[in-house]
Amino acid sequence: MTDRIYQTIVSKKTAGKKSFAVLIDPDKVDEGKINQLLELTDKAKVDYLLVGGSLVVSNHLDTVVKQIKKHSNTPIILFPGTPSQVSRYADGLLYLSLISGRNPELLIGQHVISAPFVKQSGLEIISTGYMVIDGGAPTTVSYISNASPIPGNKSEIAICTAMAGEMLGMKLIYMDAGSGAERPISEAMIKGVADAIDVPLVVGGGICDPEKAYRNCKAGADVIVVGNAIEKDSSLIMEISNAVHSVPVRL
Ligand code: 1GP
Repeated sequence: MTDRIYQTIVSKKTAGKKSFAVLIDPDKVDEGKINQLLELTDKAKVDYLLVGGSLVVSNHLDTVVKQIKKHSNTPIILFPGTPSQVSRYADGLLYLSLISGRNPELLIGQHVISAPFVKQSGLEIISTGYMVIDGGAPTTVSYISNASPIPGNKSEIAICTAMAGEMLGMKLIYMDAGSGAERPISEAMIKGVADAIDVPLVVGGGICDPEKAYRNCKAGADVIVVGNAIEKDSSLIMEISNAVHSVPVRL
C-alpha cells in the first residue's frame, strides 16, 4: 500500500500550506454534472476530491469514481458513510472511526466486518479520527451515526477527543459539523484542536463562503472540505480555493 496522498497532506502541512477538498455526493451527480464540476475543480486547482456521504442511496459509486478518474488527475479520496462505499477505482480512503461518539459499531464494529474487503481494494487507507460537532440542527451524519455530536461550545471535549485519537495512532483528525450544518465549527474550537495535535486537521460541514474557509485555515485547519454550498453554487469552487490557497504560510 502506498502512502502517497497522506505524504502530500503532511508535506503541505509542514510547508504551512492549506488545502481545499471538494466533496462529491454520488447521489447528487450525473455524468454532465461531474464533467462540469471537474472543469471547475481543475481550473481552481482543488487539492483533493472527496467522494461519499453519510447516506448514499444510489448504486453507481464505481461509475462516478471511474468517470472522475478519466477526466481529472486530482486525487480521489473516498469518504465512506458505510462500509459498502468502497470503490477500488479511487486513490485513497478515509478509514473513519467515529471517535466523538460512543457507538461501538462506528468506532470499530463495521471496520472488523469490512477489513478484508477494504484491504483487498488496494486503496491507500488513511486512518482518520472522525469527530462530529453539533452544527445547530440534526444532520444526516448525526442521525445515522446514532451518537451524540460534541456540543459546539465545548472545545475542551473536542481537544481531548482529538488528542486521544492522535495518541491511538490516527493519522488525520476530521472535524465535521455535518453536511449542510446550520452552524459551521467555530474558529475557537478549530484553534484549540489544531494547537493540541500534530497530525493534519480536516474541517468541514456548513462552510458556505470563502471568508469562513479562510478564517478556519487561519485558526489551524489544514484541509477545508466543502460539499453542500458548491452543489448550490459551483462558482464558489474558485472563490473558496483562492481563499484557502491565499492564507499566508505560517511554519
Ligand atoms: C460533510 O464535511 C462535509 O461531511 C462537508 O459539509 O456539505 O456542509 O459542505 P458540507
